[in-house]
Amino acid sequence: MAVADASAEVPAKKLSRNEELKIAVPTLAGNIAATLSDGAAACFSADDEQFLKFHGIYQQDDRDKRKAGKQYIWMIRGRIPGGVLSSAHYLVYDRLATEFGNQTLRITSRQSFQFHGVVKSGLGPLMKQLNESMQDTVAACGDVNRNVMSPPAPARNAIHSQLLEDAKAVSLALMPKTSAYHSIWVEGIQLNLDAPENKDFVDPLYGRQYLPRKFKTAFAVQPLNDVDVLTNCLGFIAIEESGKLVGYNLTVGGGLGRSHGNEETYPRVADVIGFITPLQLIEVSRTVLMIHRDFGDRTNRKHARLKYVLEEKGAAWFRAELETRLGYTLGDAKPFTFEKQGDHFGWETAADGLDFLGLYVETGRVKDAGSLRLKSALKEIAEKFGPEFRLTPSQNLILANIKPADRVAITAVLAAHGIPVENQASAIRRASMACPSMPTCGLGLAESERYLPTLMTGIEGLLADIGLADEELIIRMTGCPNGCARPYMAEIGFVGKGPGRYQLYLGGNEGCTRLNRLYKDVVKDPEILPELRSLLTRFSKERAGAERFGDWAARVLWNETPAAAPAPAPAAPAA
Ligand code: SRM
Ligand code: SF4
Repeated sequence: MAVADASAEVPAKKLSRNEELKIAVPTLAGNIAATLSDGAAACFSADDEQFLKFHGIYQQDDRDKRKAGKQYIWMIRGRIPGGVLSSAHYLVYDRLATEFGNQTLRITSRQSFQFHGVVKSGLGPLMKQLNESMQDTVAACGDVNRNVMSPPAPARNAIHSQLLEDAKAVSLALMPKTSAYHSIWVEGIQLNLDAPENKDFVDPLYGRQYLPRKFKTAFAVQPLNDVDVLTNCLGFIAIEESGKLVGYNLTVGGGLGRSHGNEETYPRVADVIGFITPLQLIEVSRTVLMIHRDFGDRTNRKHARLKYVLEEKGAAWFRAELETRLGYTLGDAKPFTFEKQGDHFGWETAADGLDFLGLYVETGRVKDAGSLRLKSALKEIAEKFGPEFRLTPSQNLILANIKPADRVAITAVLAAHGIPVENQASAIRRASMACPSMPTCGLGLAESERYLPTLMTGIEGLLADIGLADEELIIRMTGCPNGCARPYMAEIGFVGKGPGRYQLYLGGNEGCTRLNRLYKDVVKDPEILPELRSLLTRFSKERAGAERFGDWAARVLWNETPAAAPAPAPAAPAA
């Protein structure tokens, strides 16, 4: 059966600048190595900035210091499928952040670590040493498949372990194959762009132009949607029968990024396309990615995500296209439910009898600040006890594989550094997330990571006043509409519009299966608490039983019936 011809449907519009760059330098090497070794060059060219992203690196400048002229710094993001690291690898991250970064590590909303504030002379050594430790940053950014997410909690049973292995396998199968990364960061050599093997390089999966835009993948085990699976381009929901993984429901076309004032951009929850067996996983992942490669919009980067292909062509079309390419029919999706998101905090015992500890990390920032010295505590714990480090999609941390006999000593190390293991934070703080925004993110319009903790103190006071002190609310904040802390799935989402000004979104649900909706287009800092006071007071009076705030908002403000799981796509018409 013939595969649909994407080119026949794409109008002959001008390709975006990034497409021209990829065509011109398909190895993605640019002039990076030459600029890196040129001590006189303060920064990389605008073109190389784009290539650097494919290597997991962003050129930034410290926005707090702009008045004194641009001071270039670099952000580096790891590729850590499922967010799992050994203590030895954690110690490498810790040391490199201390030697070359701003002394902090940032747990990301996709289970990775970011270094911030790396200066140019530190970029080469950091990247070389990270790679020599067998960690890498390949494809952590750029128009490729990004860090693959998988449930962070240690194995409840064999299914969780299998998911992590599958996440790693998909991450590997979707990696670009260019030799530029190794050549620049490990060997320190600038590729000869005119050599035929470089000039004519074509990636076996991505082709010469890679994807039209980023591509994101996650695995989930119901009923816990701790990876926000439906916000991913490609998602796998584990289906188990009698304690065994029989396969995955395949979800496609989720994504959150939007732009202010551009109605053609919007967040979208993925469609449930069908059911696949574990043996079909890699082929299906590669094929979904290739459909994005072939049908995504290469003329407009704001419209280039896979979600727009799904929205415009429909889930039934997608399923038919996928089945045609695969040469077989997908199973029909199995029923599934997501009841909760978020992390577990405190000590618990895993299925294998080993202990694990969930630690709340405020806005994901691992640092030493005053009497709270999380970074030093984690270093000491890694050196003395060697636990596994598991980064969560809610920007928290789990220390795993701990001998029960070490529990007390680890608790004592944390206590000595000001970190409690019980009552770590209020219910709303534990469920909150903020993106980095100022001062590193070049796209930030308002504060986020530096502001949310203060706002949470205000909201805690407010909830206590109203008699809702223990109420859990999922609150997420971002400094711009790109949605990096997934604010559009929150019960209360703040999205930066300008300095001190936020859009207010209400009505996400606990299982993160429902998008919230815009409630107010502009709320200024001083107006946020009064606005929330009036909403929460009304909620406390009108809620039905133990109804959550998000469900109340959807029911009362949006007149929506409680969210069901997204409906599966219909089977493809017979060929
Ligand atoms: Fe993001 C761009 C930070 C998860 C949607 N994101 C950025 C950049 C690189 C800014 C830039 O392009 O110059 C931010 C770097 C800030 C800094 O100083 O560190 C940035 N994104 C982050 C992180 C660190 C936020 C966090 O709080 O942890 C997350 C890194 C994840 C990782 O490890 O790979 C992060 N970004 C997300 C998510 C959430 C997710 O993937 O689950 C989203 C929404 C989901 C989605 O992709 O639709 C997200 N980031 C964006 C977008 C909007 C893309 C779009 O479709 O329009 C941008 C802007 C862009 O790509 O042009 C962006
Ligand atoms: Fe930057 Fe916007 Fe992402 Fe926040 S949401 S990190 S401000 S791109």
